[in-house]
Amino acid sequence: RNSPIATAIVWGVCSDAEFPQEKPQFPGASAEFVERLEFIQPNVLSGIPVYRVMDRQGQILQQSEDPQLPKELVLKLYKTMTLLNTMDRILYESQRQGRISFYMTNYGEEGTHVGSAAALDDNDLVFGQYREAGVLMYRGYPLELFMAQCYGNSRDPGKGRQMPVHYGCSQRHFVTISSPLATQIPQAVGAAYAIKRADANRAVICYFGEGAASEGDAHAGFNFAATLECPILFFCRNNGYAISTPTAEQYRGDGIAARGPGYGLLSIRVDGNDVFAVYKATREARRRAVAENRPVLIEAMTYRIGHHSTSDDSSAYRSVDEVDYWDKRDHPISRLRHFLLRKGWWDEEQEKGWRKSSRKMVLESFTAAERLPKPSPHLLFTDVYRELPLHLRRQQGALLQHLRRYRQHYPMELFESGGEPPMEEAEETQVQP
Ligand SMILES: Cc1ncc(C[n+]2csc(CCOP(=O)(O)OP(=O)(O)O)c2C)c(N)n1
Ligand SMILES: [Mg+2]
Repeated sequence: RNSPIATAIVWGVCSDAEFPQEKPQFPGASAEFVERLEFIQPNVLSGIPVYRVMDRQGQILQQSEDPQLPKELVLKLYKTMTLLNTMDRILYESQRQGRISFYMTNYGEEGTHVGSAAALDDNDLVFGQYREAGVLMYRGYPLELFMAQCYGNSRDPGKGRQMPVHYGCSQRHFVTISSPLATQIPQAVGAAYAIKRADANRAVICYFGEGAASEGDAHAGFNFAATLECPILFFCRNNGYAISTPTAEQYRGDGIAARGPGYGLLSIRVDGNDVFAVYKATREARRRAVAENRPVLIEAMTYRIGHHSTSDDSSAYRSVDEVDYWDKRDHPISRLRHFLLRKGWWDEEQEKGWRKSSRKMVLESFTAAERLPKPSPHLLFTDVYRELPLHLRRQQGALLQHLRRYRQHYPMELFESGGEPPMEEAEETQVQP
């Protein structure tokens, strides 16, 4: 008599007394009934404010919001932001000169990288998109390895198998970049779920652009993180463009932060060009993510000053004046410099000295990277399987034979050991194709 079928047969016979408060009983939402036909306006969540700590002149607006970071730490933020900017200039130029195949600059977004990186614990796990080199730099990744990756030389931990800017470093808990957009989002959530199960007192941070937030993977990631209550920070860099598509053509809601409540995520929008605002928001988000096992969405508003990549010419879709505004008047580096100058922690002399010495450091590592040989082509096949399967051993052998037979057509002298496999492996590759 109590089965659903029995209930269905007697529909309509319940008395009002059984539902005294007239509350909806649907399991999918907790809400009230209304008797007026009304659609929810999409702008219900419109104009989410932008949290900031400093104004554009580097002045702290509310003393209570000052993170009061020690001088050494603020100088580290500044030096990382400026070093990143210098590295970008040199590597961008080197691509223009045909010395590396590709590059993506971080111009204008330095505050989002460094402010968030400084707010994390050293062993928090980072999933990046591709425009977050400053996070890795803040964690102490040496210039030499940035260069080695971009040059794909014998010191590149990825052994020259990836395009430039696809950095990765397990010791620094920075998962290797892969450029299919948003694939890192569900992966990061899975990692955060594992961390939660291990009760590891760690957080995951997952960076992505506002463009990537339109991918289905972003939805899957947000929803899994919310329902599984994972300690993850979704850090969206809203830099105004997804290559040539401006935000006005990407979405009709109020940016990415407005989506947070829809997934049940704690959400905030910050001024990404204010390194202290980014620091404060990320620090508090990290604390809550770990203490309460809850995902947090941070939308950092910024601007991509550079072209999307060296394959792009942004003058085709935006004005020089627009770029100039951000470059000259609303830049995260000059804002922090204003702060430092006001504090008396930095002066023109130090600025000049640092510009010179940091440029020298970058140029030295760049020259050294260029001199090193390329990894052996033999390595193209390794590191996926513990034991190389037969079909790959055959291909490896065929490549080796080909290179030996036609070596006059290839710049073999540029490769490690002239392109030959290491001695102990030479025999293994003698499988007949
Ligand atoms: C799945 C997928 N689709 C398309 C691309 C090509 N693509 C590379 S970057 C990019 C724009 C991404 O914009 P956004 O997420 O805002 O990051 P930003 O470059 O602005 O930092 C596109 C469409 C890709 N890499 N992967
Ligand atoms: Mg973007």
